[in-house]
Amino acid sequence: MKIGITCHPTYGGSGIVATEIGMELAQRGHEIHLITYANPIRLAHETPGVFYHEVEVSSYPLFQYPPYSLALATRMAEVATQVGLDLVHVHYAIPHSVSALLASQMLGNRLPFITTLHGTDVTLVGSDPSYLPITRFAIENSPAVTCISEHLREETRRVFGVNRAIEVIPNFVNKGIYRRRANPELRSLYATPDEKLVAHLSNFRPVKRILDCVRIFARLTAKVPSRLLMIGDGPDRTPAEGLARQLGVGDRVQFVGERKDVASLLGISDLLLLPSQMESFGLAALEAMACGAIPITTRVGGLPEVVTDGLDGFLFEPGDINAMAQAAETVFLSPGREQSMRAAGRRTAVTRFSSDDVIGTYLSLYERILDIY
Ligand code: GMT
Repeated sequence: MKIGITCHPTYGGSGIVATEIGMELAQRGHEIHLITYANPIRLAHETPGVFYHEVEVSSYPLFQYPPYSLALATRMAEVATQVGLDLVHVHYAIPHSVSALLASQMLGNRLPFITTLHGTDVTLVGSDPSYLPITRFAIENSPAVTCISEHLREETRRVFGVNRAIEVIPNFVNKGIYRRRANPELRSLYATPDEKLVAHLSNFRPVKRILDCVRIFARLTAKVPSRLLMIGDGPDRTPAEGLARQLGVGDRVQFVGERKDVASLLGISDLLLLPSQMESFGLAALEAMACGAIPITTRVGGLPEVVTDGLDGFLFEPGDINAMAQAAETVFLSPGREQSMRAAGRRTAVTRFSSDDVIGTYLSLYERILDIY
């Protein structure tokens, strides 16, 4: 198949999932055409079968806000005609599903498209009155809509008041890439062999509560020799750096910025702190589990669909930093428990969220949509 994929190319779960779907499909012999304004962050260099089409947005003195959604719709229609796309799969409703709807109409409704909702496009941005009616319109008029968790499907129905068919297709990991790695050389950059390596991975937005990561870690490292690896970047980085210094753990917390080698970094980590206020899925938790790093996270959104409390990770109420620090300490002081939880996390990732299965589910959805068109 020739598949167009549109996503936000910045550091965020929806863009990562979209890029990973593209790379997985290309490996299975499909031709992938990424249509965005920049190369997505997770795109590996030289991925055969993946082509990139830049969306250029011309500015003009009259425009206070250049109309990206229109430039995107134009580019989608152009690429679809030039290469003969079978369908377009857009990730994150705003503005992508609206652009896809326009592109499809420009082509006489002969370009099927699928909208995958990821979370804040429903719970935060989508529910904003400036965007809600048009997002609802695009969701109602997408030939197929998918959500990455049951929780998000319920939220979509509640926020938009739609009762159309929405398929839940969860996020996934490639079990060959996301796995535990003995990489003493890489690990020695961040921790000594007798220290535990704790990671956090996100875009450091307020919803991720990264200051809680620092507070949890400060309590933990007072009891268990450890280091904190902060992977990503975003608005709360500076406050988190300041807090680490204030709590006297500045020299034990390393901010490594946005990284492409997430699988390698999680593969040497022992635990992941993800104390988010909200996660519709929590891709970072799943990637950590596949790598044998135990997720300590929150009982919100779709996270309970991914993590089973006490078996392959821990779930707490957002803000309960004492309980999260206590759980980390308890598991690190019980090597048997630590090992069994690591193994359980890997098992969950491989048996329930493997790319082998989930990509197959996307492909059968594509085929069903193409049959209707
Ligand atoms: O979490 C973010 O801020 C980024 C956001 C996005 O859309 O890029 O992530 C959402 O999609 C991810 C991939 O499906 C999910 O794993 C995240 O849980 C979800 N984030 C939220 O719901 C806050």
